[in-house]
Amino acid sequence: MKKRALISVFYKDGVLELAQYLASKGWEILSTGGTKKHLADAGVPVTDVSAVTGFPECLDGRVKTLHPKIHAGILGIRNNPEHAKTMEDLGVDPIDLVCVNLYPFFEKVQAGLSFEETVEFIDIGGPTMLRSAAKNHDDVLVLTEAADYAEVMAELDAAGQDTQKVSRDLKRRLAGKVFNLTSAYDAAVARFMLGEAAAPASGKSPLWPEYFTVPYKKAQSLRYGENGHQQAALYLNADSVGAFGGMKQLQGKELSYNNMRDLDIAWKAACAYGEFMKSLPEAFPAAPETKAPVICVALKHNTPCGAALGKTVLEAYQRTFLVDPVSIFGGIVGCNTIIDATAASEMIKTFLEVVVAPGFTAEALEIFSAKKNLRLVQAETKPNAITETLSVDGGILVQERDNTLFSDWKVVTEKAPTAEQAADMAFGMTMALFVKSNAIVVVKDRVAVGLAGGQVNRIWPTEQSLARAKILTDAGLPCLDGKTSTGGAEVMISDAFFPFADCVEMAAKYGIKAIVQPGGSMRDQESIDAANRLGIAMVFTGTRHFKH
Ligand code: 93A
Repeated sequence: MKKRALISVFYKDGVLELAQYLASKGWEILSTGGTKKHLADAGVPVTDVSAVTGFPECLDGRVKTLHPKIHAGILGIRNNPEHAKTMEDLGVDPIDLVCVNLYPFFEKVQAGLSFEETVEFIDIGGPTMLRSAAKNHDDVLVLTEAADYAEVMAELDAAGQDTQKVSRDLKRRLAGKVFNLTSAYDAAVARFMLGEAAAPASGKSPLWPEYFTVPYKKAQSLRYGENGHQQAALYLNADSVGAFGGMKQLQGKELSYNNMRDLDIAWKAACAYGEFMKSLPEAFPAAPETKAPVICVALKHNTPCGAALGKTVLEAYQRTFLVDPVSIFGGIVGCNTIIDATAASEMIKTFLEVVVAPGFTAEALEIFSAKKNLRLVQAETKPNAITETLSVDGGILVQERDNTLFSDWKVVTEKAPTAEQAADMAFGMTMALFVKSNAIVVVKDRVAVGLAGGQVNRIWPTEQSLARAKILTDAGLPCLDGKTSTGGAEVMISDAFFPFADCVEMAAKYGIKAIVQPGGSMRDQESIDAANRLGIAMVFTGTRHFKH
């Protein structure tokens, strides 16, 4: 009997060559409306699916191939005599190859269509045929990607068009790809319906996390993982919603696993400040920062090693560099603003692994091109994940992103912070979000002059951060008003409460005048009393920012 192929594709690339090949080898080709026209226009003989089913395409194309004549033709087991007899009795001819690619739901979910318009791009008939063919892959070849057409044609040639003789290895691989695709496709639909993709900016989905979906698709194999002997790959949300799906590498060696982790944090940290300044609590005593709108963050091993605001990219970068000129070597720099020539000239003076920003001027690109290995990444999408995951042995932990900077703003001491100190507090707390606990950040004039964390008690990072800040401020700090200040830093930020008064006492020794912390310790009063005794203003924010 003539072999039959059912071809129904949204993306038509490569399909004409496949159909021409099959037709030339004596296959009958069945097809749906648009695909049939595409093939017939090029002179390939095609049978309309509706001629097989005896049922017209209807309901605006919602029902084209959903028919037992199609699905029995795909699912019938060829060497099962009962199946063969049933098919014969019912007048069902076998279908030996299914080539389908789906309605572009992944693409359309991001295209700003209405909910109802997007729903129309949920393919029903396509996945159904693919799943049928993949289940019966011993008898049916199933194609979902143009990249596989050539291999299938070559194998069919070698097998003399006998699909039974095509290698089991290829058949299983093609079938496995089907379920990989349909599960990612369904997860993307679920994500859309549950509101994550529909409202990425809102930061909150009422249904999360009970219906967490995992629509990951492999985006790229990586050369190695955290270390050279570990294999690794990048998987992205199948619908590519999220900043990482919108990263474009403009220059440099391939991004490594570690680069990607640091890049992710650098971009999140560079974007967080602007985002959080939009939602300061009412009691916050200063206007959101406008005089220094550019933020630079330098990252090393997942941790900020420098961060500062500036009026220009150059100023923000120079002040960031100054925080720790040693650690930034081989580091990653994130910036919230397009990088211009003056900043690029400064950045190439040190060895950086990656620079990530919303864009680069043509002159900046020219300057960076002298550093062939430097990876430049243009981030086209703001971070918008509302969930974070972490792998544990045998599963994942899922949590909502830390999306609240201050739930409260309560002055708990006799002294209140000045507007200037409050502005440093807001900047410092945004950076503390990205520092491993216990995190202590010391700020002066919107420069994180002390950044310390990743310690198992709070007193060590306090000491480190304050000591580091003193070295920097003693040397003189280039301030936003153009002057150089030699005064010490006044503001200290803590990601979690102080269990004892010792950190407050140490801060006083270094001249700290204002402290911001979440509060919530059983011994809060001890810290408040110490602050009052030492003339320090203290604010409780009500929100802890552990980063374990
Ligand atoms: O609307 S559907 O879910 N109902 C169907 O019965 C059906 N059969 C195939 N979509 C259906 N398809 C899809 O149509 C295929 O997955 C493919 O993406 C597309 C090809 O349509 P055309 O050949 O008309 O361009």
